[in-house]
Amino acid sequence: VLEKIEKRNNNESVTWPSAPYPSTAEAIKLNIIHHLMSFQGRDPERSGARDVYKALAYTIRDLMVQKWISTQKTFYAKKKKRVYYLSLEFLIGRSLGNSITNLGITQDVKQAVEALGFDIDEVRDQEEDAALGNGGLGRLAACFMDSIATLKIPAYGYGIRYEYGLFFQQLVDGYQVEGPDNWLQNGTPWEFERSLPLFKIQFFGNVTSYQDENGRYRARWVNTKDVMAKASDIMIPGYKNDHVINMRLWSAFSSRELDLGDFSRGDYIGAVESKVSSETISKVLYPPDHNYAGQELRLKQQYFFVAATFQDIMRRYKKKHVTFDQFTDRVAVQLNDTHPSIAIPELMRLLLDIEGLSWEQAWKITVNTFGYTNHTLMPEALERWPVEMMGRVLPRHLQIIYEINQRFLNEVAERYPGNQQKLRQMSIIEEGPVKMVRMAHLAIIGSHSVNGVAELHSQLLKNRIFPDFHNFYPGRFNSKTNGITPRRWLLDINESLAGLISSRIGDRWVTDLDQLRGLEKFLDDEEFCTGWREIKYANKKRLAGYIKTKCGVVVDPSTMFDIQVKRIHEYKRQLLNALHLINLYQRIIRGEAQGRAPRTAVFAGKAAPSYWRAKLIIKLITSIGEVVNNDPRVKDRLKVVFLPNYNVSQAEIVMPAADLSEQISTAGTEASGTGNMKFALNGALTIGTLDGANIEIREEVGEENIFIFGLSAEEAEFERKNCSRTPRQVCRENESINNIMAALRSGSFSGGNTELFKPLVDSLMDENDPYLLLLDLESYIDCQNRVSDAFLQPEKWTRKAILNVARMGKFSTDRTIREYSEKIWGIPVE
Ligand code: IMP
Ligand code: B1N
Repeated sequence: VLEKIEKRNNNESVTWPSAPYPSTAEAIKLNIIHHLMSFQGRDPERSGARDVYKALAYTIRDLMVQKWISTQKTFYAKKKKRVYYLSLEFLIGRSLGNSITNLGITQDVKQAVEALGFDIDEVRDQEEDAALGNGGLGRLAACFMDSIATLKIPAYGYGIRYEYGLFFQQLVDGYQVEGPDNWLQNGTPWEFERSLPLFKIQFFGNVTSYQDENGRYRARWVNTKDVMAKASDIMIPGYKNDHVINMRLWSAFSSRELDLGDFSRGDYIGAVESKVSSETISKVLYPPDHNYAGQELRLKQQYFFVAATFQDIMRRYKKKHVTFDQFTDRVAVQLNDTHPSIAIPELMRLLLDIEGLSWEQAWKITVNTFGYTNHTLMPEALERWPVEMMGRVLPRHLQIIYEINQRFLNEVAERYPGNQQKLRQMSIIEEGPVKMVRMAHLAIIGSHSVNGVAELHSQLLKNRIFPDFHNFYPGRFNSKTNGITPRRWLLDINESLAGLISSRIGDRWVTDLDQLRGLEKFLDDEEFCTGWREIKYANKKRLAGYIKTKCGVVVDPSTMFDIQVKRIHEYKRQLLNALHLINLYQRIIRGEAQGRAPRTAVFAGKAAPSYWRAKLIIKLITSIGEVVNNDPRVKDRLKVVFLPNYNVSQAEIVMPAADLSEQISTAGTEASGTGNMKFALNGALTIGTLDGANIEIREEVGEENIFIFGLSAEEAEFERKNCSRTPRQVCRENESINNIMAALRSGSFSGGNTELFKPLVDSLMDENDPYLLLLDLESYIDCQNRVSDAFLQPEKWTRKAILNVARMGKFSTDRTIREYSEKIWGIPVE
């Protein structure tokens, strides 16, 4: 033992015997009992599903730790280049099922849990969602982690351990009401809280300068107010490959906990207040997506986690390196949108002020280190910080940003002599009554790669949003189409479909999704097709039960399940869907619905708490539901439900049960979408616009297997500029549409109240409606009629559904991550 300790002190590696954690059913059972007793102090005979969930989770974590340690050791041993994926959001959802699947112990766990007298589904259902994200952007980061682990890429996810995740949504009288998501109330079994490393994060203060030993002037950031960052690690296992990676989430706590000064001066309350205010940094996730408000706390969150992450990156790099010559051969950093882009001046600051590199050296390293992923085309989502605020909270960073800008603008001026307008357009600083720092410009200038998340989106970035930058940095812009992980989004959530698929083509599709193409051979296999339909029906029955529980509405699983689940946003056009449902309702009442497919329309999604118009759209949908579901003339021809509190675990019930997937954003507004992929991979057909990844889904599945309608991105842009047809004209020329609007105006869905939905009517009738709802409504309704015809031919419908699944190979995040790794990070994939 002494020899071992000596070796440790000399930093030599010693081989410790690794503790055996066998994963047989018997061993898992014993470990559950062990955890119940030793860590939870429970009598196994009197434990409930909740206790068993926790004990099982700890048992699974034990199994992962071993693999995690050996994974980390191989990173060091092979001196691999590491990737740091920086994201303010990781929408993980539940971890138990996914971990069990990826460890390949599904059957053993089932047996173990049953031997203890529990049902595995009931146990799984005890887990709280980790809702550390708003929607697609955060869920993408979580899918990336799964693929990174599965592809054995030496990477880490870095983010914030929010104490409160995305708010809970309740519906009260049809309105959204928010509640806190206190997901850590009972702790989480998935994290390891680390006492080390512990980093000091600076805020505020001022910058002074001094001469270093070489006589060079260097900046020193002083008089700061400091906050401490503490790490929690969550392990992410790859699929059956013994590889486990790490997601490190930071929490803030007061650096003054031990500072007795305040206490002894008698300012007890003040001391506690300052402690509380430090800790608010990691308290809560900001809920507006696609809308940027510019709160100081948000900037502090961003800098807090970036600064902690970079201290960790530097610590790890310095373990093996003395100079920074090899930094970009060892470190790649991907910025998930501009949210972490303060990392660019932060790395500059560390290299200049702390490490003493020259500007030129530091800048070269910085640009080669960063890749920036843009996720949105919405101008209101682009982050801009008031210069005044940045200068106050992060004075040194503002200086560095000014210097980056100065040098950049010099290059621009050289390239476009005398062109003041170019300088103004491309500057990081936006001039005006309130000077702003444009974070997207900073991210583009400070990265060697800028990517969009679908082909159309990347095109629009180059041609519409950032054309000056695309011209200035040819080759810097590229495209990486999003994906989803097939482990969670098919294998875990649709066990029977996954089983049917594997029974025909084997199970290699789980890590090689292109294998699904093999399903095309079975299009005429009657037993296969019947099995397919039975599985869909069973999944719909399960969702019907869930709807009954959550909304108290009885729906018929043989009707078409027409589903739109996503954040509520005007550009996503839930309102367009609602208008079609009003039209269906009116046709039913008029007796014109013979030969139409009966439908169950399902909505779910959260509106940002301050986005009153989105909240009013929720109220409209629930109000339509009230009227339609209670009108005896309608019967089972139409039901409209809004499921409260959409989250990852609800999506896991919804996706397998859909017939029709609504992807109807105004063309040119949705960067990619990933819900569209989840639905299609579970055998739903898509009704959608030529927007985001829908375009690529159509390319893959073939136009006969998808329902496309509406204006293209180019046409939409043209209409916005030229207004060749006004909403008024549409109403005049189309009686059905006129009737829809009349019903809305007259208060048919608001108990005669003509004021309630007036803001929605007004925006629909506005000639400058940027989302062009009425211009697309006619073609949407026509398209829905085609959908209805198709649904009434079950054999043909099933055929299309199978073809959708068979052709979804491209949309695996395994493919996406392979592209990032090889093309952006410079890491070949085994
Ligand atoms: P970190 O990379 O310092 O955060 O350490 C994470 C894990 O990597 C540790 O718990 C070790 O298992 C492993 N590790 C850290 N440093 C070394 C090293 O120098 N050689 C081999 N493995 C290491
Ligand atoms: O990112 C997803 C895309 O599939 C979606 O099309 C896109 O809308 C989504 C500010 C966002 N873009 N931007 C955000 C989230 C939070 C926030 O505070 C913006 N989310 C997206 C994945 O690429």
